[in-house]
Formats: sequence, C-alpha cells, structure tokens
Amino acid sequence: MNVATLVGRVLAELGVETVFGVVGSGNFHVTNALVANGARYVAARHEGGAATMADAYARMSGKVGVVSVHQGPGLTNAMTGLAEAAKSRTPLIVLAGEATQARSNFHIDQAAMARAVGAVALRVGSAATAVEDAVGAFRAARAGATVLLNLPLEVQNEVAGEGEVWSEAWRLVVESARLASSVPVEGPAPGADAVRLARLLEGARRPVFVAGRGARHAGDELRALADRAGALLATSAVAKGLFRGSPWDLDVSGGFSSPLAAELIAGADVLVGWGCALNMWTTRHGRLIGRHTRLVQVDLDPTAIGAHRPVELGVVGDAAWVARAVEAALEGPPAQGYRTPELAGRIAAQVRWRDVPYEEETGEGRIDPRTLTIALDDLLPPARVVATDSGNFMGYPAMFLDVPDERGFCFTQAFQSVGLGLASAIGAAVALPDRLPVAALGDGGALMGIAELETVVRLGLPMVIVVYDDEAYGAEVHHFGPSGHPLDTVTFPPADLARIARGYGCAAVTVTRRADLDAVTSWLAGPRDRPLLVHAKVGGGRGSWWLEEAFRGH
Ligand SMILES: Cc1ncc(C[n+]2csc(CCOP(=O)(O)OP(=O)(O)O)c2C)c(N)n1
Ligand SMILES: [Mg+2]
Repeated sequence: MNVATLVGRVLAELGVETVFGVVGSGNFHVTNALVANGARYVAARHEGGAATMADAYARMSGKVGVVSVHQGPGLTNAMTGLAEAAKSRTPLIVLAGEATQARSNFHIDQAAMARAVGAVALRVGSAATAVEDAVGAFRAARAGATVLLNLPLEVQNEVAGEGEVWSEAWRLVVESARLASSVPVEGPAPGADAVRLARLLEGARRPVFVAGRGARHAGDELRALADRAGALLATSAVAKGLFRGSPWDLDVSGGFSSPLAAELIAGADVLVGWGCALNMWTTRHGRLIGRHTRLVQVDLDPTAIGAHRPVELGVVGDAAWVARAVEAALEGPPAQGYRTPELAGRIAAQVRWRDVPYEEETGEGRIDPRTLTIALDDLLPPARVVATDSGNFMGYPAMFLDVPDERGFCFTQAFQSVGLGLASAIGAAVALPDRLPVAALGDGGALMGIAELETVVRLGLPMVIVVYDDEAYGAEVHHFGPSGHPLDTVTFPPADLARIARGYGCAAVTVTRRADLDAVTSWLAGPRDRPLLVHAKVGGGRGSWWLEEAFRGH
C-alpha cells in the first residue's frame, strides 16, 4: 500500500473514529483510508470550520480530534481553529498534504505556520518511517498537543510493505501505542505538598475550590474532598457544569459569576485552583481573590503554577490524583467549613443568574436577551450541549442557559476568535449525539461562520441555533461608542437571518418578544429533522457587564 493509505490505516487502528475535513488531492487518499478502516468522515464547508469541529469533538468526547486538509490553502484556512486548539491544549491531529517544491502554487512553510500558533509540527518522512511517524503524532496529541502531521506529496506515493498486507511489525507498534495511550498521565506522586494542602484545608473556615480544564475528569474526587473539607465549588468557564447537582455549586468563577457567587468566592480564606490557570478571566483580574485569601494551585504542569498569580502553595500532579491524596491525608471528621445551613438557603435561592432580578427591556421590536435566554432555558430539554461564539452577547447563554454537566458547555474561546461558535456546536453534536446541541451566536459570528449551516442541515443535526442579532459588532460598539467615536465600521443594516437560514434548509423563526418562542415549542415537539434557527432581534442599548472584563484584557 502507499504511505497515504498506511497512515490512514494506522490512525484508524489507533482508535480514530471520526475525521473532519475538506478534501482535495493532497489529503484524498489518507482520508479515504481512514474511512475504509471504519472512521466516520464529516465534510465541512470551510477548513476553519473543520478544525474547530475537530477541536470541539475532542473536548466533548475525550478522544483525539482529527482534521484532514489540502496542502497550502487548506491549511491556511484552518489556522484560526488550530490556534484555538493549541491554546486550549486540545489533543488534535491535522493531516495535511504538503507541497515541498518551492515552485508549487501550494507551497508554504507549513511547519512554520503550525509553530507560529503553538502547534507541534511533525512530518511523515518516508515509507520506512511512516508507521512510527503516525504513531508519534498520535502520542503527542494524546499527551495534550495540537499536532500538524505533514504528508509530503512525494512521500505519500511511496510504497510501504508488501502489497496490501498489514504487517505483524506494524500491528505490534500500533498496539503498544494504543495500550500506552489508555494509561492516564498522572505526573509525579503528590507527596509532601498534598499533605501541606491537607493541613491548609483543615485550618480553613471558608474554603473554595475552582476547577478548570485540567480537572474536568476529576469531578468525583473533588466533590468527595470538598465534602470532607466543607468547601464550596466553582469552575472556570471551560469546565462549567462540572459540579452540577451539588447544593454547594457556585457555577462559573469570573466575569460570568452571579453576584452571590462572586461574593462567596471573594470571601474564601483558602482558594484552591485545580487544573485551573487562575487567569484574569477566572479571577476578574484578581478581584475575586480576597486580600487575605491563601491561594493554592494544583496542576500537572509545573510551569502553570503561579504563572498568572503568585500562590502560597503549588502542588504538581493530576487533579484527581492529588484530590485523592489530600483526602487520604485529612485528619478528623468532615468539617463544616463554608457550608452553613444559612448559606445553603442563600445559594439555592440566589446563585443562579436567572434568580437575580432585572428590569425588563423588551420593546420596540427587540427582545431583552436575558428574557430570551431564560425562556429558552425553560423550553429546551436539560440533556443539551451549548456552544457559544464570541462577542458582547456571549454572556447571556453562558450565564442563563443551564447545562447538565461539564460536557454540556463547549467554550472555544482561548483565542477569542469570532466565528467559531457554529462549528463548535457541530463538533460537540457529533461527539454527543444523545444531547440537544445549542449554538449561541452573535449576528457577526453567525455570518462569519455561516458556510457550516449547510453542514448542520446535511448531517441532519437536530440543532437549535440562537442568533443574538443587534445588527452590529456589538462588542466594538460598546467598546468605542461611549467615547464618541464613529461606529459606521462596526454597524450593519438589518439582515433577514431567518430567511437566509430557510435558504440553507433550516426551520427558522424571528423573535422580538417572548410569545414568538412558541415556534420553538412546536419544533421541539418533533420530528426535529431540520435544525431550527432562532433569529432573535435583541436590544443593543448598552454593553454587557462581563464585556468590561474583556476590555481590561486588551
Ligand atoms: C476573527 C475575529 N475578528 C474580529 C474580532 C474582534 N471582535 C470581537 S467581538 C466582535 C463582534 C462580534 O459581533 P457579533 O458576533 O455580532 O456579537 P456581538 O458583539 O454583537 O454580540 C469583533 C469583530 C475577533 N475577536 N475575532
Ligand atoms: Mg452583533
């Protein structure tokens, strides 16, 4: 078989079940080989969409994401999605044809492109090394890298092995890599630092845990430890939902925190970040960390400890593993800590954003985005996965749409790119077919990524796509408007997004008041054979409060 076919087979043997992409001549054979060996191919309409779909799929499934692109422009189109994936340390492999001849139209320095956005650049060198090269890419991805695997056109055509035979030597290499990748990475034994953390928690009266991306797998261990220590539970935005169901769940720590959650986090005497960077987003630029709060960070990566904020104690290790070790080191009976009966009542009554009173602003053909989102939260079934795009609107779905667990929220926002929301929802939907996928987009992000609406329709995904349409790049309007700058470059005439969606084959409704959402109820009743686009004309009067946080980071 040729090298392209061999690489596809190796990846399928390693357990790759799904590959997203846009196929051209340089990735035709490798993609087909994956399919021939049992993988599902999901065709996107733009490589930017394909890369983000693979990223979201990896985040929501826990598997390695794979995206297949043509050489040159196929890769450049994918770059924004790859930057997002690399910043989020998504385990992802990009299979890209590579034109190595400088005179080729398709030639660019693909390895340099990958490195420029923080991805690892690897190459299939020859027929002799193809199996090991593919295995190496898989191992690197499994360890948390976004990997570009370049497939030079001339190497793809080289013949590997004898005929179509899958050799015993190849089988052994692949099998041992597969076994190795199923063993979780735990890092060094926590040891003395875990005992120090146990002592700190024993002395704490108001402990709070904040779990991040690196603790999404450690929900059970952290709940058990928090029960012993009397800790309240919160997450960064990417781990939203991890503690759902616990009466001590404060939801997201950061710009999306409700007033009560912010008050309780800031009131912590010991705050422990678990697999969480404790960056400006999660801490509101440090304002959620009280002046006397003792800060602890647990992370698999020693360089992450103290990277954003100085910490009193850093524990290197896997969050689940460290949590178990700390629990074992705790002495005495379970502590009440922060968990008073009075606080339980306050949390139950006030911690959710929807329980915070607000002044209704629906009117003049525009629905209040809070009213819209709360109504959708009531209508949509709880078994859902919500993906959001970027923009001023973003906090409404993040704060008012509940999610059932940490796989209910797909937040591809490490690169803060507009336009990734719809593709994120597609990748999440493919990973979690038993849930209702919900894409929450601004009008700007929706129109930027709209090519993938055809993908949603073609795949028959029962998706609800909510567009918060303020006829503007609202984030920019609210950034510059108050200083009196001209806003013509960031405002647009009305676009009939419902009609555009119907053109793609979606069901669609334009919403300007609560009653218009009856169409959502009818759609939910079935058969849900077409996606539903909810074109919500929202008021653009003022900027949202979490946006101010984003401006501070510019
Ligand atoms: C790819 C990209 N281009 C531009 C920006 C700058 N930007 C940030 S938010 C935003 C506006 C997004 O508009 P929309 O999707 O309508 O959301 P809104 O802010 O109006 O709620 C822009 C242009 C960006 N973050 N990413
Ligand atoms: Mg907008």
